[in-house]
Amino acid sequence: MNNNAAGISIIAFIIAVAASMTYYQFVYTKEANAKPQLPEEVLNPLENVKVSIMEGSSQPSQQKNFEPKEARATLGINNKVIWTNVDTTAHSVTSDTQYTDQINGPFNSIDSIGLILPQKTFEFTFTKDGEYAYHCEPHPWMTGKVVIVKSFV
Ligand SMILES: [Cu+2]
Repeated sequence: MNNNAAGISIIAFIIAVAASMTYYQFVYTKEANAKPQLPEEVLNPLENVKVSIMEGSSQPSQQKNFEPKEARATLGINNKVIWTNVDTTAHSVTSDTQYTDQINGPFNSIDSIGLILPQKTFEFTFTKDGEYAYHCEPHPWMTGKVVIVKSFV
């Protein structure tokens, strides 16, 4: 191999490396990090499910805190859950498993609005079917569950 041919092959090699790095950086990682494409009715369901945080929930003796204790919803129909704090104390809605939704991030009111103050609401849209157990951070005896099922329509 003469000097010229060696030079050309080195340049060709550098170009190939640069091209593959550019591809990796701009095409591959973009696709790998892209959020999943979901139907509009899953992202923004028309209906919702309501859960009340009952008066007296900060007392362990109050058996009814998150009401209903198990909230069921259907993906694409009403997979948005709205908690309303009708108590006089602030509460949280915090995932037992640090669940993070693929679109809407951590299932934890503390991460978005902090504690849910009296008369305030917290809403969370679940974009995947599953069972999501949660509790109140200041009052860990307060527990509840959201069950999201697939739509069979
Ligand atoms: Cu609480």
